Amino acid sequence: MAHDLEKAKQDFLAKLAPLTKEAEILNLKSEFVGKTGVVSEMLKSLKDMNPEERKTFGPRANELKDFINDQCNLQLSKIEVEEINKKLAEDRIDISLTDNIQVKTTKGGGFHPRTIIQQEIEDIFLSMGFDVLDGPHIEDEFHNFEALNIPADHPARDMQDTFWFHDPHTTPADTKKYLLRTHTSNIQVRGMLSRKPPFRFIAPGVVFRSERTDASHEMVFTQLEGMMVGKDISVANLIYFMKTILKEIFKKDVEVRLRPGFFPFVEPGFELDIRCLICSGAGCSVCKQIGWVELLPCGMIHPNVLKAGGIDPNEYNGFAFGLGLDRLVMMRYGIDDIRHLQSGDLRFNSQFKLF
Ligand code: FA5
Repeated sequence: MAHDLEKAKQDFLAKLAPLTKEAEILNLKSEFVGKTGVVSEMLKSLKDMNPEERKTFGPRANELKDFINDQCNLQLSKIEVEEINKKLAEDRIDISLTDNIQVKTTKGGGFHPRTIIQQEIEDIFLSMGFDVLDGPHIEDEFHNFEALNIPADHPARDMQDTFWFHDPHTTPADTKKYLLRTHTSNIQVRGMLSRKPPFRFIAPGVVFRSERTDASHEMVFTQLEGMMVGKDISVANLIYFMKTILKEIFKKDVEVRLRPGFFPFVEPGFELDIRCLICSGAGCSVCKQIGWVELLPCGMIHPNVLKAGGIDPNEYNGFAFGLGLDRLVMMRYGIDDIRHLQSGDLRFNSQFKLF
């Protein structure tokens, strides 16, 4: 009988080895330890054995029955684990794939063209050692005008139609008057007051003017201020930086002209115009038929402005500029109306770099 048990065991193991399916293993289990299985029948024959035989055969037959049960259960749980792993592998979402269903059904976002250009300009200036500063949109009269050499009765205030928070004529004289900043030059003042020369920084930001809108004018638009203060800085340094930035942005030589410009906070002051890239200089609504677009006013910082910023004009000098960012974006992408930039029209926005 011992021989029969060993033979049954070997038989079972040989049959189990190739099985990979749950149903096959359950059948095999039943074939050996089911009600009428090989081992179960052997156990039934115990009753016909003499006590001696029963004593040795009984435990060994039960041992084989447990062994078969354990082996089958082990194989069944292996199959279960394999199936779970297979399912997990099949259901895995590969986020590196661009053509899976999720990407197809989700519209990608993108950067506004102004953001693209602003980031490019920031990178260029950062590589030339400039810091990038920010400043408040709601500003007081001192930082927006007075410290920039534009006192209350100065006619230059009329150049920038201002949104006031209080009527400047009825607010008591000792009260600070607030406004929506008309240019990013307020950050010149804040930048000077918060650092010691030599320094160089740029300050991009939105500005506000109570103006009639047309193809090249908005009431809310963006400027990018720049300032460099140190010893013996000259107009040649100013022109070098302006030319470098335009060359980097347009990736080609663009035609520019420098003409005298008046801004109370610079002396001498210049207007840097760019040949209109919408009409190639022939004349259009963006350049007001003159073929040139006013883009980059600049100049050598006025000594009064340096003084207001806590800097000794006998020791230091410098240049400043205020780039019209929206107009630069228009020239770069050939946009023929500044109002597209703020329209929020997705047909317009989605033409630019998407994620
Ligand atoms: C200024 O605002 C001066 N603060 C710039 C400056 C800084 C000069 C430092 C010297 C030194 P201006 O008002 O010209 O200057 O505006 C600067 C640029 O902003 C213009 O050349 C133009 O490109 C742009 N700009 C002006 N008004 C508008 C407007 N309504 N809509 C769109 N862009 C405008």
